[in-house]
Amino acid sequence: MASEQTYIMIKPDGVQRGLVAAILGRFETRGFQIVGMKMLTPTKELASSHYGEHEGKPFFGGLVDFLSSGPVVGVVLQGKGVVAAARMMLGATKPLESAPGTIRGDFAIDMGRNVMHASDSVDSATREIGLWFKKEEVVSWTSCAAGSLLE
Ligand code: YYY
Ligand code: MG
Repeated sequence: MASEQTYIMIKPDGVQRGLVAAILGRFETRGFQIVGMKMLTPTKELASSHYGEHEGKPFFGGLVDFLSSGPVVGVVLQGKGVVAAARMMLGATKPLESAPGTIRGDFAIDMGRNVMHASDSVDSATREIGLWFKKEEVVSWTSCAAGSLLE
């Protein structure tokens, strides 16, 4: 499995609850590398575009309003198998169905306040990284731990 990049985002509820470090720490300690990071309050346009696949669904308006209601922290993560791994670490969309040990299983109760996003496929990751980051905002760097992490 080759090195990949994915897009994860602490949503406004996670930022307000002071969970940024706790969430990002899980990915860093596992060995995934942060190669892009920014805090911003998304416009409605950006939020709609991010969740474009859900346009027309009954929850779409509320979802866009919520995502654009306050600051989020968007991160590009890199590593072997990181797209699927980040989804596993995130847990199920409904936090009450998320296993303990997952981020949503440990930090959330409600689907509308499920603290974090992670791209659901390599194609979604490519699209979302391009939506949230300019090319030059994704940094290419070699971790000094790389040789201790992977065979
Ligand atoms: O990728 P993930 O966040 O796990 O779920 P999606 O099915 O992509 O939905 C995006 C987002 O929309 C979800 O995190 C909560 C919200 N949502 C909702 O409020 N009500 C639903 N029935 C489905 C999703
Ligand atoms: Mg999704």
